[in-house]
Amino acid sequence: MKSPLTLYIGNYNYSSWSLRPWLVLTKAELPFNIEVIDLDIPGYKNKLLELSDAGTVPVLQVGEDKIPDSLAISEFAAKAVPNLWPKNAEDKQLARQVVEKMHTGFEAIRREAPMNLRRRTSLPMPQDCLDDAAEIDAMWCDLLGRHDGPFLFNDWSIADAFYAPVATRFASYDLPRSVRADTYISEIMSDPDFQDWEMMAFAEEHVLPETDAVNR
Ligand SMILES: N[C@@H](CCC(=O)N[C@@H](CS)C(=O)NCC(=O)O)C(=O)O
Repeated sequence: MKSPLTLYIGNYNYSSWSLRPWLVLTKAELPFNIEVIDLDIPGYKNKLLELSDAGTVPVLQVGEDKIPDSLAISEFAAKAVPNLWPKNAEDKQLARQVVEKMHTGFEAIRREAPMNLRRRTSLPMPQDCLDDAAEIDAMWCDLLGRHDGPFLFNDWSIADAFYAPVATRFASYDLPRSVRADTYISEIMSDPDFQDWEMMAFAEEHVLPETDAVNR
């Protein structure tokens, strides 16, 4: 039977906001259909605006309803599968805080090191991007140090989904990191679900010239 859930996403290689709820729904084992919308080609914005007023992906269609926004989709999944957030109340609150921080902040690393899974470069990065990377590294080390790992709150949670695209940015742009952060990045990038997504990115032919042209 066709699932009533359809996740509209951008391109696998570039769409960091799409990767997050895709991981969440996949970990939740909620069956869903996928529709990819190629970004930055003529007419793509109209397609996005037909889906949501924000004109962005991801959007989750649930029957007749649509949920735009990666965090709202993740919260929808967590209603069905509560252990997508840490069980312990204090951890859960902290996990929400760090997810919110990613959802609204870290603008420099998002701007200067856009997710590009096929990219590997070691060119110098701007200082504000390095500052974001250092802050994220310290935050990961703090969270990992409070638990036994391998994930930010021990078991995999929505917090790991929100930082997975950041882990790939460290790898793509060779951002400086601590040994502990490097181990976490390897954990995220060797996760079988992440690797399924990455395989789709490697197989994808659609190119965003502006992102590929980021010259660092
Ligand atoms: N806050 C939104 C951000 C979504 C977003 O910016 N998505 C990008 C793709 S990764 C997008 O759709 N951009 C529209 C465009 O390029 O015109 C979320 O969390 O879902």
